[in-house]
Amino acid sequence: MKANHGEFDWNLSLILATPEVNSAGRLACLTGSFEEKLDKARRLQCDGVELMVRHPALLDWPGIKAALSQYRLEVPQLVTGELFGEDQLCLVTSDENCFRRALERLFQVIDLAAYLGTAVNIGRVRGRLDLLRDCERPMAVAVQRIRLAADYAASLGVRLHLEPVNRYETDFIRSTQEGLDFLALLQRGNVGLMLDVFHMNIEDASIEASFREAGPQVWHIHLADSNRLYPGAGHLDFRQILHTLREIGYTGFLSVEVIPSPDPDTAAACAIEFLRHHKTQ
Ligand code: LER
Ligand code: MN
Repeated sequence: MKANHGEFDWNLSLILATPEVNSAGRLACLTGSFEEKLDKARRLQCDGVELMVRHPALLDWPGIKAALSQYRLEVPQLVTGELFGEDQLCLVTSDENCFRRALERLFQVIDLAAYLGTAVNIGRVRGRLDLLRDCERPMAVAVQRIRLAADYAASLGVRLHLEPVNRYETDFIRSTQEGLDFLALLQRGNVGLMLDVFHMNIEDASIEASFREAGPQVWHIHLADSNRLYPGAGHLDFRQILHTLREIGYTGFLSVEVIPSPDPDTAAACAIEFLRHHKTQ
């Protein structure tokens, strides 16, 4: 566990959008050019930034790597939700063209992750079972398609973080328990769970019991409050959440994924301030 700023046990990161993402307003923090955002993250004493990407071929890979090193920021994972959000690309669908393009784009994200030495989030980009028409075994199709991404990632030494996402955004792998069941079907050692307390608050009977149940299969965390605003702006019990994360021995990053309100800079500053000074025992 890294001894970082103050008494806080975990590394903190914020989600920043890379320049080719148009809809960054949805869940990314901080304003300005990419470098200005990194500078702001550093000034907030973040340990890392999670990069929200859409189309890696449009990005300056060496420039990004150099800027991350200049500002001494790690990257806990690349977020892929906007492949679906902006370009409607997803793996589980009957639309063959969409599936092929999604896989090709995801492979590019995995290439970028290998280049930066990080992991890739699989959230909404996985698609939906109800997009499979006349399919007798939709879950088998989902397993087979996510294995294609997992095996390509494994060939490059990249881990995938499978994210349960609430029922209003997808129709499979919604709760932590469904995530664990899916990992058991998938049988791929380079795929683990990433748990987002916003989704857990909607789907899981108990956030703390889910963390305990998932234990070492929790590879990454997204934090937001009950209303998806910055931690402290809603009614989740972060004292209990952080206590449980310590109890299960989670030592990875805590990444802030929030609606950037009242504005992207204030949301980031309030989140980091709240978490950094939160006593867990
Ligand atoms: C979407 O709701 C989300 O939580 C992202 O991390 C992944 O798409
Ligand atoms: Mn999330």
